[in-house]
Amino acid sequence: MWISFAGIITNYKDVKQFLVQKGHKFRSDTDTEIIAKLIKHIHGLHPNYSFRELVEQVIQQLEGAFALCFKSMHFPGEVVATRRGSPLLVGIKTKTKLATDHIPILYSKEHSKLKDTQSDHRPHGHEIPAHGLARSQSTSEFLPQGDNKEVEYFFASDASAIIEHTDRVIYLLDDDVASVEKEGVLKIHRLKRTLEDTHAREITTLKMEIQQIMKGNFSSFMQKEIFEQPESVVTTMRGRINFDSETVVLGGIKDYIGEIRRCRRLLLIACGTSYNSAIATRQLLEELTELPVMVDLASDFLDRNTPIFRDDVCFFISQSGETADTLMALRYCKQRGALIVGITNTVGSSICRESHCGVHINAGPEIGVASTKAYTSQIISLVMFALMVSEDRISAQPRRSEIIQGLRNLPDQIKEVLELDSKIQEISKKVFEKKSLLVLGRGYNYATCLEGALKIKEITYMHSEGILAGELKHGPLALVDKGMPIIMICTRDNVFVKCMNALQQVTAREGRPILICHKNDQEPQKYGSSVLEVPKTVDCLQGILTVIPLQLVSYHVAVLKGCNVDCPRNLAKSVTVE
Ligand code: UD2
Ligand code: MG
Repeated sequence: MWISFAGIITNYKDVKQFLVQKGHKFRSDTDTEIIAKLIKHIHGLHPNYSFRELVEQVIQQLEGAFALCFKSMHFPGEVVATRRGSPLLVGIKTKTKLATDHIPILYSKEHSKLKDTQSDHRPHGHEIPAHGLARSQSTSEFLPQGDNKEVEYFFASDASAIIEHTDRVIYLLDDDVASVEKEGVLKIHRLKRTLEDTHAREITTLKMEIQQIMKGNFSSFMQKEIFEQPESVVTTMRGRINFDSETVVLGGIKDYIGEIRRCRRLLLIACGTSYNSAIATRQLLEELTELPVMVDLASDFLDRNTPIFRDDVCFFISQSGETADTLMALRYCKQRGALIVGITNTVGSSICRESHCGVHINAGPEIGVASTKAYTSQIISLVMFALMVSEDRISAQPRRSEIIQGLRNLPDQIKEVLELDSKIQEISKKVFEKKSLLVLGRGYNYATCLEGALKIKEITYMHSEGILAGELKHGPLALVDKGMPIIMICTRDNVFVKCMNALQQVTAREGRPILICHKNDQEPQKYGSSVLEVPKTVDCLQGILTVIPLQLVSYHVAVLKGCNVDCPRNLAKSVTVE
């Protein structure tokens, strides 16, 4: 059995328990395996069912959101695909024209449900009985016209994956079951007919270019990726955090957790934005693991010939998994016997392959050169790691619980921050012609200052510096006067009072900062020239909500200055050369 699966099965435990009772043995903890075992089980009960009927039985037992594609040695040359909640489309490639632009839906008779499992909990439409309404229409009219009947099918979640092969696609709806049967005939079945159902699926011709399809309604990939963050953070957490039992399992790390708990120290090594994600999570890692945590820029780490020991655990963070300096630092540490953990976005990348274990951040492809959604997903991955390591510490439970609930609310709060977009565009008009922009903050927001300033430098070519507010009086304060544009982050956390102090030092020198602070927090707001209000979350997650306004500032300033947002001069997406 070969299954391609995207999504999450929420009644995974119940189905697994049922199958274990029936004598099935499991080799992994994956959702995918329960689906494979379930179809095998049903095949055992009903050896005469067609491949498509088996899949129909399987999906009646599954709850959650998924897109599935099945192949089996029992049904050579056949493919069955279905979806619920996750996107799925079928691409059709033929040498000659198709006879029709739609495929009629076939309605299957209801089969009796599996005994011993609970009844079907799926949300229903207005259902009317399928009996008597089922059509026996042939779909062969859909086949290619002319001599060459060759046809190829592509199953994918997104048109961008198949557009290089064909521009003709069928978007499947929830609970459609598409099957490619012998002779290459494609059929689309539904178990039941509902009132609102249209009786056919259109074959759509994609008119857009690849780039356009992928960009959607956005003017650049960077903008699209900034606005994707409510979803990308969810995919990072999907299948890993159980918000009800408040447990976190990173499948790629769980077998190494004992070794990690016994280590001497944690080292986080990275470049650029990935380095900033390490700064963003360092404090929480120290708090929850109770281990010394070192954070290093890969190039500097290599320059220093840093001593590394067998009982060190070294993290290498890289969106592409190919960053040359980070990869060299990895090899240096691996040679010295340390445990190597990768935090990457690209499955199969060099860092992923050469690490002993790791976490895929699952942020989806990031195309804009300036990293945005990968940054927030890297932070979440490292936070999940801290949560997992501290699972056995009773004293840490209230803190863990607070963070897990914070993660649960994050997607909605990110949406709220993104609503600041037009206000940020207005603010950007005031600063885009200036020479320089300082970003001030401290504590958990320090990483946001570094990352915000990096974004601004990268894509607007404006000078920008992220400054730790605690360092202000040791030099940077000399830069401040009424002409110097400053953004200051001041949220209610353990350094709030110190931040207010820095804010007053700035205003005493006639600085008029743009403030990023909590919603309805009057106290800092009276010192700001303008205010960007963000929702409050747990201190260690606040940086995710404060960095997004800065991502948007850099984007709008770049657009106002006429810069190429996706391809800044002198920079490449992954730095793979020395
Ligand atoms: C795995 C599957 C996922 C889904 C899930 C179901 C992959 C890539 N992931 O996700 O699709 O089926 O199980 O539970 O098939 N790794 C490294 N270095 C890195 C990143 C990862 O060595 O930088 C290793 C990691 O230790 C693991 C494997 O790659 O062995 C997959 O990592 P993951 O984070 O995708 O794992 P998981 O369990 O979340
Ligand atoms: Mg590996």
